[in-house]
Amino acid sequence: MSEAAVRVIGLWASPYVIRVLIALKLKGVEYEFVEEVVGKKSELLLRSNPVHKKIPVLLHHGKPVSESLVIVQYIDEVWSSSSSGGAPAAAILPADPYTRAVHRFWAQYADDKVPSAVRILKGTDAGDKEQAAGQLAAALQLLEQAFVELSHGKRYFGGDSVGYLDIALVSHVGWVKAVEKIAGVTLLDKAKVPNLVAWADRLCAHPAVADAIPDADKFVEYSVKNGLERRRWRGGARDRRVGEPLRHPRVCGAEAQGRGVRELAGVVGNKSELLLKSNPVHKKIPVLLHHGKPIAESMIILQYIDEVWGSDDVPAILQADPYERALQRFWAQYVDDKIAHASHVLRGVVNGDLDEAAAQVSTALQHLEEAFAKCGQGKSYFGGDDIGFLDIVLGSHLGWLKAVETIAGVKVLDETKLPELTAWAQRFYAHHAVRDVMPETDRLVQFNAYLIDVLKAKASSN
Ligand SMILES: N[C@@H](CCC(=O)N[C@@H](CS)C(=O)NCC(=O)O)C(=O)O
Repeated sequence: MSEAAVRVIGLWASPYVIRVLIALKLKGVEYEFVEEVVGKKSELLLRSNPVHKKIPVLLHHGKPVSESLVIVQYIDEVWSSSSSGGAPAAAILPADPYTRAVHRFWAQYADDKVPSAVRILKGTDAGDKEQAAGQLAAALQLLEQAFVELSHGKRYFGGDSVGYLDIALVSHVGWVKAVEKIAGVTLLDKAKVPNLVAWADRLCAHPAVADAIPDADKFVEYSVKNGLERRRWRGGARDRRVGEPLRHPRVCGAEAQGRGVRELAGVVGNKSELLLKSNPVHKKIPVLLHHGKPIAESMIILQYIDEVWGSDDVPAILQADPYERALQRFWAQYVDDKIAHASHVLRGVVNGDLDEAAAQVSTALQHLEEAFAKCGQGKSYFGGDDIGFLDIVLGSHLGWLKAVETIAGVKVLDETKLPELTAWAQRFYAHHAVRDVMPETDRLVQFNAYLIDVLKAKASSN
C-alpha cells in the first residue's frame, strides 16, 4: 500500500499534536496518524526531527515539518483554498497583518505559560504547585482580556471562524481541565474568566475539535499511567527558556525593507513609560510602533514588517514557498531557543554553566552550518540571493557572539569547523541593511560590563 500524502507523527495526549490535527480537520485534509509508543521514540521520529526529536512532525509527501505552530502555519499556507473539492476552507491566520501579529503574540504567550504550569500541577516537573496554579490563573486572566478584544463579541478569537490563536490555546484545554482534577484547583473559573470558559465549551464542541480533544478523564488516566515513562521518553533535563532583562532591538528587518526606524532607546535598568505601556505583558524590547499600534516579540515584528511592506520592489523576508518558510521559521526559533540564552550565560548576565553554554552554542552553530546548505542551496544567504528571515534572526546574534569571544574567551565562529557560516557571517555584515545597524564588538563588550554593573546594583538594592 502506498504511503499517505500527509502523515502526522504524534501521540493523542500531546497538546502540540492536537493543534496539528485540528488544523488539518479544519482544512478538510485527509491524514494518516502515526502513533508513537510512550517510552520509545521511533526511527521515523528520530529521522524526521533529528534536532529536537519531538512530536508532532508533519510529513507532507515525505518532507518533514516540525514545531507545532510552524506546522499550523504551513498547513494554512499550503491548503489555502479548497483542498477536497468542497467549499474553500477558511484561513486560519487572520488576513490583517496587525491581527496576525496579535494572534502570534498570544499563541507564543500561551505556549510559554500554560505547559510549564501544567507540568508542575500534574507532577511531571518539580515546582511549587500553588505558585504554578497562580501563574496559570493569571495567564488565563490575560487571555480572557485578549479574547474580549480580539473576538469583537463573536464566537472565537478568530471572529466567526476558528483562527490561529483558537487552535493554539484550545489544544491546552484538555490538560488544563485534567490538572484541575489532578491538583484539585479551579482554573477555568466561570466567575473569573467567563468568556474563556464559554469559548472553550463552544470550541470543544466544534466538529474539527471534538474528536481531537478527549475527555479530561482520559488525560488524567494517561497521566497516572504514563507519568514515569513519559519523563524517560522526554529524555531527561528540559531546556529552560530564561527571560532576559533587555534585548538588543532587531531593527534590520525594517532597514531591509527600506523603512526609516527611530530607535526609542530605553534607559538600562529603568524601563520607559512608553515601553511599559506598549508591551505590558513582557515589558521587553523591541517594540515596533506602527501608527501608534504596538507590536512586540522580534520574530513577530519581522513577519509583520514583511506582510505590511512586502512589495515587488523589495526582497521578501520570508520566501513564497510554504516549505521554505516552514524551514526558516523552524530554524529561527531554534536560534532563539539555543543561542540567545547560552549567549547571555557566556556574557555573565544570567547565571549558568559556562562550559555547558559554550557547548550548546557550538552544537547549535554546527546544526546551522548544515542547515545553511539545505536552506541556502548554494546561494549567498539562508534566504537565497538576499537576506531573509533566518539570516536576520541568526545575524542579529552575531554581534553578541563576537563580543562573547572577548568576554568569555571562547572561540565561537571557528572558520575550520564552520566554513560556510563564517563566510555567510562576513557577507551578512557587509549587507547594506546590516552594516549600519550592527554595533561594533568593543562597544558591545563595554556595554556588557556596564549592564552587569547595573544588574549587580539592582540585585544588591533589592
Ligand atoms: N515546541 C514544540 C514542543 C513539542 C513537544 O514538547 N512535544 C513533546 C510531547 S508533548 C515531546 O515530543 N517530548 C519529547 C521530548 O521532550 O523528548 C512544538 O510546538 O511542537
